[in-house]
Formats: sequence, structure tokens, C-alpha cells
Amino acid sequence: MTRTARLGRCGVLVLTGLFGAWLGAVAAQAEDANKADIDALKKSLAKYEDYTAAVRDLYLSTVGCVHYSGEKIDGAMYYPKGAMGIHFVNVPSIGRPLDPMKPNVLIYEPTKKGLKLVGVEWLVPLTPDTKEAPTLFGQKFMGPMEGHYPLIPREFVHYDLHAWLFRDNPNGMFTPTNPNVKCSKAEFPMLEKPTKMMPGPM
Ligand SMILES: [Cu+2]
Repeated sequence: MTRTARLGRCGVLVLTGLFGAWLGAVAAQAEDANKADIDALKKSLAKYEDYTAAVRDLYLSTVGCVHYSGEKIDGAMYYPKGAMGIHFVNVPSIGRPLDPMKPNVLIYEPTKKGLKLVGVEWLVPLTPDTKEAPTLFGQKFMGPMEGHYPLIPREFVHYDLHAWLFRDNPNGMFTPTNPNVKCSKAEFPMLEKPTKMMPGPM
């Protein structure tokens, strides 16, 4: 090998290394930015640990404690075994521009000590103007899918994103169900079938 060839190869290796490090730094930066946003969001929502504060702000209970068996059905969304809890929906906010600081839904788990705030959800209706699935905190929404019958009409075709801000989720913060959330203490447990996918833009 000539000296130039050796130097050349060395240069390429150095460049590849630098590029890799740069990519890593960019990814870490994005993660940090999301983490800061998520921390701010958690802080601003802490007042809803008291569910009556949520009700006063028109997050209203849909009563049933939703959970899934983990079954996979062709043409339906996949929900790993676990619960989604009781959804308190702020109907006036639905269909308004997506606001990372104002989720459309607060999620509570019934426990011996009352209702515990465990997570939140954003709902985005599918409209003729929809060009692509919405994203938030670097996460793509699930959907489009039918409304989650029987608590939501099937006609409400939408995208959604869950965030388990207040309860660890071994499957990831943004997966739709949380195996650490239970409906066993619920007055009205509701085993839901996976929701049907609907055609979207593209
Ligand atoms: Cu949900």
C-alpha cells in the first residue's frame, strides 16, 4: 500500500467516526428537547392529579375502564395486553389545532385510594385536509382508525397518541396500552376489541 492510500483510508475512517458522532449528538439533542418539553408538560398537568380539577376544566369521565387482551386481529390496530384506564375527554378541544401542552384526554386508573392520573392522550380527527399522520414529541400517531366503540361512536375516525407521563410503561411511554395499569379495582371494567383501521391519505 502506498503512503497516500494509507492516509486516504485513515481519513475516511476518521470522517466516518466524526459523522457517526455528529449523528449521535443530533439524536441526543432531539431527545433532550423532547425530554424538556415532556417535563414541562408533566409539570403543567400535575394539578389534574385531583380528578375534580380535571372535571372543572371539562375533562369529563367516560366511565368504563378500558383494557385489552392483547389479541391480534387482521385489519385492526394492535394493542399489547394491558389497560388504557378511564378516559376523561375534553370534547371542546377535539378538532382544534393539536396542542402539545393540552392533551384532549386525561387517563385515570381506579385504585383503592381513588383515581390516579397515569397518562394522557391526543385525538386528531381524520378530515379531507389530512395529508399525513400527525406527530408529537417525535412520535407518529396511530391510525387512522374508527372511534373506540362502545364509549366513542365508530364514525369518529381519528389518529391518536397516548403518553404514559405518570406511570412507567415497560413497552414504552408512547405505546397505547400500559400493562402496569389495571382495571381490577374498577367499578366498570370494559374489555375492548382492537379498533378497526381505516384508510387514510396516500
Ligand atoms: Cu386511550
